[in-house]
Amino acid sequence: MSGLFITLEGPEGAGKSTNREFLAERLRAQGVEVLLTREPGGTPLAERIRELLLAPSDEPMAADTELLLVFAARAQHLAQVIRPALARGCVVLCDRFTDATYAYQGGGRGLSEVRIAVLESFVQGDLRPDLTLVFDLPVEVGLARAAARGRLDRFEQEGRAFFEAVRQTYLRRASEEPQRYRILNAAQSLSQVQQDLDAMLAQIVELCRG
Ligand code: Z5A
Repeated sequence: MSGLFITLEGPEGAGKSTNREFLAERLRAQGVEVLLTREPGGTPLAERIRELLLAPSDEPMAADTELLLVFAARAQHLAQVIRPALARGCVVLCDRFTDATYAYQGGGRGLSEVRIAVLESFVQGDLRPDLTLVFDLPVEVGLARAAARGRLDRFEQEGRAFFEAVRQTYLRRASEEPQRYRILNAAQSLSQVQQDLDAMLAQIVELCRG
C-alpha cells in the first residue's frame, strides 16, 4: 500500500463533511488505512488560523491576507500531518485543499491564479492531490442547505455571484485535468450521492493499492 492523497471539494453545503465519513468507513472496510483531515485546519495551530478566516469581523480582511492565511495554515498542515501520513503509506482524505484556494480566493475574490500558483509551488513543492472528488450543485441549493444550519460564517455571508464564481472555477479546473477529478452530482438525495460514491469505490481502492 502506498500513500495516496485524496481531496474533497465543492461549493457551500455540497455534502463534503457528510460524505467524507462515509467514504473513510468504506475504505477502512476494504483494509485501507485512512487519515481524515480538513482545511483550513487539521492541526491545533492551523485550526486557530481557520478561526481567524471564518469569524465575521468589523475589520474587513484584505484578500491578500486571506490568501496568505490559507497558505500559512496549509504549510503547517502539510508539515505536521499530511506529509508524515503519506510517508507512512496512509490514504489521506482531506476536506478541501488548494483547489479551494483557486475557487474561493481566485474565482470568488478575483485574485490572480498566477499568484496562487506561485504560493502553491512555494508551500507544496511538487505535492498535488492524486484524486479530487468535486461535489457539485447549483449555488441556490448549497446556500439553502448552509442557511438551514443557522449562523453564517464570513464566507457564507458572501453573495450569489461569489459562489457562482467558486462553482465555475471548480468545474473549469476539473475539465482541464479530467484524470485527477471526479465530479459528483451533489444536488441528488444523500443516498443517491452515496450510491455514486460506492460505484467509484473499486477504482479508488485500486488507486490506494498502487
Ligand atoms: N476556504 C477558502 O476560502 N480557501 C481555501 O483554500 C480553503 C477553504 C481550504 C471553510 O470550509 C471555508 O474555508 C469555506 C471555503 C474556505 N467556505 N465556506 N463557508 P468548510 O469546508 O469547513 O466549510 P463549508 O464549505 O462551508 O462546509 P459546508 O457548508 O459544511 O459544506 P459541506 O461540508 O460540503 O456540507 P455538509 O456539512 O456535509 O452538508 C451541509 C448540509 O446539507 C447538512 O445539513 C447536510 O445534512 C445536508 N446535506 C448534505 N448532503 C445532502 C444531500 N445530498 N441532500 C440533502 N441534504 C444534504
